[in-house]
Amino acid sequence: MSRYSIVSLARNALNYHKGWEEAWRSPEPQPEYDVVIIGAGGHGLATAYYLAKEQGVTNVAVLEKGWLGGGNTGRNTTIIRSNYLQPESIALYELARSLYETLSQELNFNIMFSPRGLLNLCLTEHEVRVFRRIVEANRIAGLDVRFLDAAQVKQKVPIINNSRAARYPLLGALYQPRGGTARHDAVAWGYARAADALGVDIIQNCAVTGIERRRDAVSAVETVKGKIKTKKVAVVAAGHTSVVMDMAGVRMPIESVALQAFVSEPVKPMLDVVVMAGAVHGYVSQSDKGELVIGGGADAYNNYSQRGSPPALEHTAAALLELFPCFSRMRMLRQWGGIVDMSPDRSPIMSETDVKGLYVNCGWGTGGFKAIPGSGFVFADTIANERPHPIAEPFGINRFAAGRIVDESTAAAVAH
Ligand code: FAD
Ligand code: PYC
Repeated sequence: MSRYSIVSLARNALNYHKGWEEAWRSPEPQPEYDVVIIGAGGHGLATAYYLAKEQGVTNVAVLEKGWLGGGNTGRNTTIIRSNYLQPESIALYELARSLYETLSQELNFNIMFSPRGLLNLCLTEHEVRVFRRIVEANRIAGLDVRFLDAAQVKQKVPIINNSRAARYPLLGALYQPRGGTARHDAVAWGYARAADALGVDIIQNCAVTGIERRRDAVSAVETVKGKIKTKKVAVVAAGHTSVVMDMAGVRMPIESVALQAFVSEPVKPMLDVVVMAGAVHGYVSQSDKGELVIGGGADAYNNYSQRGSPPALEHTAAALLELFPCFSRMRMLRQWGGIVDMSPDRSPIMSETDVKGLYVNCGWGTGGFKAIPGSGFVFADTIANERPHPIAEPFGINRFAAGRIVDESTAAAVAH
């Protein structure tokens, strides 16, 4: 940190941050906007940014019932990868992953992208077959994704238990060298600041309570800060999607459940790749601060809880202890949950709807952080041009009725 930054920090601390430049404005809502986005998570904010930057649509409001980034975007475990199975998904997630590579420069905000490499462990013969198939699908699409045997995995992760006597012996792993992590809050803050600078109004503490329709088209949204007229509404509300879409009379094929995570006390560097182990429901990476960031499978029942629960902690810790016996005396610091939006095929919905001017972006379930830049880019294009972007097209809401599902229940890689 430079001397100037230290002096500036001290001055701001001593005068209670008076005069500290705001990263974004806190505007009151205007009576009307060209586009209203409901939800200031990563996907809503990225959509607003690309609407303004790429599509020239700047008369946009993002309405957030709490604080921006306070939903799943600020609660996830920040894993980024594009190693999905279906070609449609690979195109979408790889667009997002490649945009992450230069997102700090794009937004002029350090999002701490760390392509440290990612392993999806194979602990059963079935997983070996599935992940070999995914490796081939990824390689056909031109991705750098490889299959490693158990010895190669042990070389990358010296602390892993590769005993043949383990309940689930290590058999190998899918490896994506440019997978990794990024700072989740920074992604939200970076998009928010950049969208604000382009003229987008981000209005926090502004819950949407109703969506007004005139015949078959949207005409306004009702909020706790009053009515706002608009001809285009984009619902980007993750676990609250069904509730918000119900305001417009649209039923969604979405189930809401909590996904939980927790972090340990900080320790010296011991793990420099992301490790996921679907068979036992656990995954782990080490943050720059030294904390182990740990998560498991989604709750087994529908709920809207953002808290952690002891059984989830116990189940996940037990799973990971077999793989990493050296974690056994580690103390855990925090646990929390986020409300994720599960679609039937575990793929997202980025779509127009039967209501003119009503768009929806949801269904990211346990895995939407990695998709934020790509989703925002193609969804903004879809809204501005009133037809699906080619990458968004397979993820339309009508795919369920048409039987064109994009099944990613395995490559979603987190147990549901
Ligand atoms: P959110 O960030 O939840 O934003 C939606 C916003 O809508 C919220 O801020 C909410 O307050 C707002 N809202 C809702 N209703 C209203 C209303 N009526 N009016 C106004 N605003 C409203 N994904 C990965 O890719 N990698 C991971 O490692 C990963 N780990 C995860 C770990 C956990 C514990 C959790 C919970 C999720 C994880 N995910 C991960 C999934 C990822 O976090 C989500 O898919 C992603 O953040 C969704 O972003 P979003 O913008 O759609 O939703
Ligand atoms: O989608 O890769 C993922 C993920 C990891 C942890 C939670 N989701």
